[in-house]
Amino acid sequence: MTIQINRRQLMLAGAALLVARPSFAQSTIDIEMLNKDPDDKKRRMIFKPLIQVVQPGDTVRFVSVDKGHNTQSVDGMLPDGAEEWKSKISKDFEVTLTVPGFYGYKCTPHTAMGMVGLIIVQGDGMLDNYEAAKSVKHKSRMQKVWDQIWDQVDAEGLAQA
Ligand SMILES: [Cu+2]
Repeated sequence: MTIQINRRQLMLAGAALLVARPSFAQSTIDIEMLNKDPDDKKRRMIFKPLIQVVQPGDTVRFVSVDKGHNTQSVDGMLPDGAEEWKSKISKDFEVTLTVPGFYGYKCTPHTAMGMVGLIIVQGDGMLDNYEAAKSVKHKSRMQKVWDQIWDQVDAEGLAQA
């Protein structure tokens, strides 16, 4: 006995695969907004992790673990075509990132304390805004943290396409 699969059935199977794929690939990644790093009590007012690598289409969820924080994209530290964001203080916030590149962000009330972070969306063109983002100048404590972030990006080879 032979099982016959006709062209229509093949096409339906193919279509099902195409539809299913994005939900496999896309995920939601948490970044915590904290008063203190549970792993290093000396680190205060932080985003954890400091550097997060994601894939295009992933959603980043900023979780308001401790109150009093928010997340706001930093001027000059977004890829071309990416949208700016600014969340409400003490609220969880989600942003879906589709454009590959380097995204700098900060906590508005704690910018001066160096509460900043970096998201890297991998994919074609991810390096297009690397130099531009890196060369943005920051004030005082914030610049120190950005220097650490870029050093870590280079040390871990995260700025390689
Ligand atoms: Cu904050």
